[in-house]
Amino acid sequence: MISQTSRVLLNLSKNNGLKRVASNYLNRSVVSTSSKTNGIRSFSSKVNEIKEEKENFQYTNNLEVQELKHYIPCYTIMNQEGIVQSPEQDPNFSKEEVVKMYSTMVTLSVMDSVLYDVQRQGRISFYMTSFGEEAIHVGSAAALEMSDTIFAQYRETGVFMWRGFTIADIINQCCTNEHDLGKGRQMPMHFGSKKINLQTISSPLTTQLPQAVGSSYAQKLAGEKSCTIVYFGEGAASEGDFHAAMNFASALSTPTIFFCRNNKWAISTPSKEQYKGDGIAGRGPNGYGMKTIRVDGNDIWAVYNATKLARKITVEEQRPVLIEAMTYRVGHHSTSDDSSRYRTVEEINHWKEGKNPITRLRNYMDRKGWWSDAQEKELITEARQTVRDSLVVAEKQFKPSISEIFTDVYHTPTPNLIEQQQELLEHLRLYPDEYPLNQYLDSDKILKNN
Ligand SMILES: Cc1ncc(C[n+]2csc(CCOP(=O)(O)OP(=O)(O)O)c2C)c(N)n1
Ligand SMILES: [Mg+2]
Repeated sequence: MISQTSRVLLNLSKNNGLKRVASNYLNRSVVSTSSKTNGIRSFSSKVNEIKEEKENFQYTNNLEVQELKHYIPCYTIMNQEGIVQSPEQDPNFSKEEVVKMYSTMVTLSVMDSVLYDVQRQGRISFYMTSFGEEAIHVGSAAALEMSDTIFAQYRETGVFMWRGFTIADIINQCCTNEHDLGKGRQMPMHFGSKKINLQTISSPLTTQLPQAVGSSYAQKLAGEKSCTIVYFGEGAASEGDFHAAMNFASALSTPTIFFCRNNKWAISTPSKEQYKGDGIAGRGPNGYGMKTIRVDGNDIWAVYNATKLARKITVEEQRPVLIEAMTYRVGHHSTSDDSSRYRTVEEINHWKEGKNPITRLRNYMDRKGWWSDAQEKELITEARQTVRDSLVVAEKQFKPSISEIFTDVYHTPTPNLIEQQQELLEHLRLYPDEYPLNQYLDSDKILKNN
């Protein structure tokens, strides 16, 4: 309740000084009244100590409308010929390490080609390729620690591979068989794994951003020396959740790396129709007071250096960092999309041939004499074979047990869940021939016992 005295005082005061006194009095009335009612906090003794905070900006007599003047530059160090233009910035990985990075990128690309076709044959229901974004995946993943938590969107398969998620893990999930860690409850490409510290991907865009801020806030409160990285597309950055997450992270000073893959397309919407201003990076420094880096997403060393620095800042200074990696989605959005309907082959080839991140790293390795055509051929053949073999094995596995449909949400199943489970079992007992029950683990046993 606001007292009548303070209301009158506020209305009567004509000058600003008096208004401030009245408003302080008013606030005191509100606060002290509420402190009396809830009995938890008392602010009344602080009222007279309120000081005006110093502003960060200056006052000016010039009536000037502000416009965007400076675009954030894009950090790059290796050109398409594989030459590191400022050698002191080369992270100087050993031959073995570079070969491992390159092999992961090539394997990802080979797997994408095979599984895209496999979906076309109807053997899996859905797939999403990462063509053109391989340097972002491996460069950023290599700069992180395993204790860092990952929240992803869906086009980050190489990040998971780098952390030890195998081709078999990927295919088991796409086939939704009994070895799928998500127990067949998610559509393909929605991975999750405790082992690699990857929170399960969810379909609604941008939900992962506020969740990642919560995760990193928990890390901060626990005093951990690790961070949370959250990947998202420039299209996802148009959702309200992006802004809520950025503001929370900034205000709470959380150790979060916001990693935007700006691949120029959100399905059929080009980025130029998605936002105005200086892209996603432009929102960081002025919008949210957040340290920000724009990086060439097709240059693996630039991505590595940027992520490494972002990790150092976020862990040591306990504050968030925004990275915008500039790249291009070379493939269709997903197997449900046909990008030839909305963009030209010339545009795709400009990136696929002129700025290919895999070729760029291959050129780097060639300069050092670390790779040959024969090794390339062997790598591709081996990767293709592993994908095909894993698929053949995965397809033969059982689907997860039908009893799993009702588990993992509540520790003790609620009465309505138990009722629904009984209804399902009765239905299946009545119409067993209408369903491919023999494909599901332990169906016979479950139908007999319950
Ligand atoms: C809240 C919500 N709106 C719309 C969609 C449909 N949708 C799925 S992916 C996508 C495009 C996202 O583009 P971007 O974030 O740039 O990621 P990219 O696919 O380019 O990697 C859209 C609109 C969705 N999944 N969730
Ligand atoms: Mg995009």
